[in-house]
Amino acid sequence: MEMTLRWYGSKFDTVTLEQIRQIPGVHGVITTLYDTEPGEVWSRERIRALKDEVEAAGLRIAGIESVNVHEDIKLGKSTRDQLIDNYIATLRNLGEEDIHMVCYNFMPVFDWTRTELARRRPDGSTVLAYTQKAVDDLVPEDMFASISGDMNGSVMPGWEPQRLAHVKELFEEYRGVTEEDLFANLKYFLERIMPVCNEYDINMAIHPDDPAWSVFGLPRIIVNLENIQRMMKMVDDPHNGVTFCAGSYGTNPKNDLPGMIRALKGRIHFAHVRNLKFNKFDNEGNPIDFEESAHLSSDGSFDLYEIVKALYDIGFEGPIRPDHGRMIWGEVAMPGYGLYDRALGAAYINGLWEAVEKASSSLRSSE
Ligand SMILES: [Mn+2]
Repeated sequence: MEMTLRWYGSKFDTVTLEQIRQIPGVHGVITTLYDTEPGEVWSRERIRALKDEVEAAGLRIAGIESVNVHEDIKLGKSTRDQLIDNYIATLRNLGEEDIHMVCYNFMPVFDWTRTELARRRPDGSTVLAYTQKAVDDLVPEDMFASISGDMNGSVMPGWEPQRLAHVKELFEEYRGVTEEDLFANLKYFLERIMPVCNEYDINMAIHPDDPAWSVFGLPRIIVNLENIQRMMKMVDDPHNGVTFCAGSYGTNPKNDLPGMIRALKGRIHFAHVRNLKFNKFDNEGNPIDFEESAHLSSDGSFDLYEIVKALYDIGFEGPIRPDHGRMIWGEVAMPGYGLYDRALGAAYINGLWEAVEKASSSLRSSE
C-alpha cells in the first residue's frame, strides 16, 4: 500500500503540501482539479501544473479523486456521448502525465449525505453525523441550506453551490430512473472508457454510495458486495475496480468489511480507511443514527485491525488514505478534511500495517 492524504489544491485546501509531507510515511497525495465542472476536459497543461506543484513539495500524485461523472451520463441522456468523449479525453491527458488511478462515483444528485457536519462529541471534538429522521423530514432542496452553515466557509465535494442550484430539476429528471437503468448507464459508460484505461493502464475505482442505501428515493447501486460483483462482471476488465471505502460500505452493518475486501482481491484500486460509531438502530437492525469517530478501533464500531489485515492479506498495493477526520485542537477546515485528525489516522493505519506485516512474516519464518 501507499499511504496518501487527500488534498484539494492550494486554492481550496487549508492544509498545505508542506504539512502533508511531514506526516510520517506519507509520500503521495490524492488530488483533483477542484474548480473543473463535470463534463469538462482537463487539459494536459493544468494537470502538469498540478503535478509540478505537488512534486516541488517533495510529494507525488498517487491518484485523482475525483473526475466527476456528469449527471447526463448517469441519466443516460442523448448528450452523454459527447460528455463521455470528454471524460475519455481527460483520462488520456491524465495517462499522458503518468497518472494511473481515478476515483469516481455514480451516485445520483448527491455525492454523499450527512445531516450534521459538526456534531460535538464528549471530548469536545466535532464530527460529521447522520440521522435518518433528519433525512426523512427534509425536502432535498433544503439539504444544502440546512448544512451549509457548518462548512467553515469551504466548498465541500459533492455540495458545490452550482450543483445544488439544480437539485430540484435533477430530482425531476431522476423520477422513474430505476436501479436497473443506473446499472445499464454505468455499463455503457464503462464500456466506452475501458479502451483508454487499457491503453494507459488507468485503474478506475468507483466510490460507494454513502450512506449505502437509497436516500430521498433516489436509486443507489454501489452499496454491497453483490452489486459490486455485478458491476465488475458486466464490464470484465481488471481496470474496472473499486475504491474500498470502509466508512461508506460500513454504514450498513450487514456489509462484512474484511470479508468484502478478501472477495475483491485484485480489484481494489484505492482504499479509504476510517471508522464510525453507530448510536441507534431501528427494529430491523438498520442504523438510524451514526457519527464519524476517530480512526482507532475502540472509538467506533469497526475493527480497523481486521480491515487493514484483510488489505494486507490480499496483497493490496494501491494508494490508501485516512478518511474523514474529526475537527480537533481548534482547527478550522473543511469538515472531515482538517490536518490533525487525518494525520493521526495515517499514523495509526501505518502502525497497524507494520504490525500486521511483521506478525505475518514472523509467522512465515516460524513455519
Ligand atoms: Mn470514501
